[in-house]
Amino acid sequence: MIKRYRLGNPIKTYATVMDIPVEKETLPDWTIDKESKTLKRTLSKEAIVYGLGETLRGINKRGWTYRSFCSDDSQHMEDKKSLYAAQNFFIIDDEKPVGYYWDTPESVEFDIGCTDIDTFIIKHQELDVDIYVCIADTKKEIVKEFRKLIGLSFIPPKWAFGYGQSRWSYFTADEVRDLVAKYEEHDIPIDSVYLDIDYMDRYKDFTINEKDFPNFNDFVKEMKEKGVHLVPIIDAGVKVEEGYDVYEEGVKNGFFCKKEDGSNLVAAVWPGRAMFPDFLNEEARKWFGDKYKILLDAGIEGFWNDMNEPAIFYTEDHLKEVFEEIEKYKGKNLDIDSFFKFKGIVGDIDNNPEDFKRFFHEYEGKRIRHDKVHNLFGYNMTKSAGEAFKRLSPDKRILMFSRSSFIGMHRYGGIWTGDNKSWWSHLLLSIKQMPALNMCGFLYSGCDLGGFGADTTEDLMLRWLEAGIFNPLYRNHSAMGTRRQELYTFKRVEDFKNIVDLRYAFIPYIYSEFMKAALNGEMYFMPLSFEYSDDRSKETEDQLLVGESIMIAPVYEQNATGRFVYLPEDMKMVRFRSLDDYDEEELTKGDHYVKVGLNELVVFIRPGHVLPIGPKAKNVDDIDYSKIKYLTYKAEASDYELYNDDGLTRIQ
Ligand code: MIG
Repeated sequence: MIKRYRLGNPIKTYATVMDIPVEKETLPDWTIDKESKTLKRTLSKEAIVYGLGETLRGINKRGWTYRSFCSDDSQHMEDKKSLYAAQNFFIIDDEKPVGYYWDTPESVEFDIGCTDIDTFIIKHQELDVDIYVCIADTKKEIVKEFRKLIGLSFIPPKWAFGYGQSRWSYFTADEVRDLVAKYEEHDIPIDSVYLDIDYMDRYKDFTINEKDFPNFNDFVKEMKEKGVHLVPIIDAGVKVEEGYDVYEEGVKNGFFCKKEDGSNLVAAVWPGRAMFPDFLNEEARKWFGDKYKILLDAGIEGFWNDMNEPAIFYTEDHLKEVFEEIEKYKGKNLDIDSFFKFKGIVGDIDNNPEDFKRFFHEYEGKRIRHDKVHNLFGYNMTKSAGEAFKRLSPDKRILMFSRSSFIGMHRYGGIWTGDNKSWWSHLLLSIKQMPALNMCGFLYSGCDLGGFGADTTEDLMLRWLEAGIFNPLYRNHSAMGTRRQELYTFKRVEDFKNIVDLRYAFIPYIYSEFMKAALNGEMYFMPLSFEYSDDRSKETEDQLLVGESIMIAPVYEQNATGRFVYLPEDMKMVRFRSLDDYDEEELTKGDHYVKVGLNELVVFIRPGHVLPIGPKAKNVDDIDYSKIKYLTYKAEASDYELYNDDGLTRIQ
């Protein structure tokens, strides 16, 4: 059951797809203080809070403040409050569990026992919100109710479950050819190569750098013949340049975000001076979405949308002010105060919150200042693409995932978790993030395997490929200037090959469980406590349930040769050294120290369940379903219902 309560006069977000009447009574269980724009609710000592999608810290969100404000911040440190997303759904699991969806584009602070250890405080800027309360007996059912409210999750083509190789950047077509040849040579399966901003002509969306990627259409075809899909990036900012059609059409039709005086906002991002399409304006959204046709016509079948918080290096107006300010310091001695001010003038120039107050959107027939609807920007960029794909490719699925997100966007694309680092702590974080993303409808998601920023190491890369082996999005991506992460660059290539072979062997299960979760509005990754009610399960933050059959317990510490694993019931452990070399062992409920070598992968099969295992494959298309084996624990192979389809035909 879902009830809707309203405070103030919220701006429509289209996050939900069901029309639920607003209750007349006030929201139960919370005290509302209109003056300070806060809501409060006591948490018992035992209460656990789950959800909030892409955020930092644990599966249990207690003990920190999370701020819903889509932010381009590549330093994902423990003290940060915001990442790239605003996904305001959470479950408070106290005496009985209750789900809440806080539907508002406002920047909201969820202070979950941070200021006061026993109190959940929600702080608004405006207090305009639709609050949906989801009531059911279990957490699983609450999530299901919520997912009915927000509609079906995006379903990518099946090839998008294969291994993806990415790097900022592959600068030429030959570099891509070379890398694909290396994967072939080492017999490591691969389905996609990602093109970062340098495939474009000077960072102009929907253009190709012809010098380094000559005859692009032929190149796309050539790669596809090798079974590899090229997946180009699209950025939110459109380069200001006379003669560039996207820029000129946008200006002519008034599709860019405008300042108070009606002129177009000029900001700087990768292409230098750039303008932002007003994705909140329906017509502009349609216009921008149709641009993807250029690349679809070139044979492209998938995209990633970046910089759509939006990220701003600086705005032209702010830059001018900065120079004026600096001028004032000229010739003067800097004392302690003025020194830090001086330093901040330039240091705070990018993603400056004041810049979000300099431009406006045409939304629902009204002119709205950006900061009021900031969290809807990336969502609507991806909606623009998703709606266009339905028009331009009505039968065939197109891969799409975005950096910034808001609930509602899950119907149009998945997400990746942005610029993590090659840190062991971020490997662990990536495990903890998955269930919360799934709760919020973001099923097709994953992190940059191996870590984006900073130098990776051979052992971290291997452990990350193992820990993420069930992540729907399985992409190795890294930043410019960091150590190369292509798998053949490491010494023990054979170990990497074995792990990626296993990934492909699990794809029949991954796809089957992903599709069931997508079609039934369920979770694919779950915390143990969604299935088991013992105290230990409630506290387990480094193990997950994946689909109906298995539990994973990845190793996430450097130089560890094993780890403690908690089994909430008897399970069968399968230890893979490679696809053809594995053994099975029955373990009893309780704690076990499990040895896991760097080149090994362990999974735990739940009683009464089955894990299908496919044969060796070159890519997703090559998986021979007639050769599937079934690993079972206290079950028959036939107890498992394997979902499959052509992996291409559009479903939603
Ligand atoms: O400011 O396109 O998160 O994945 O490689 C950096 C370059 C812009 C940020 C993305 C990252 C991508 C990078 N982009």
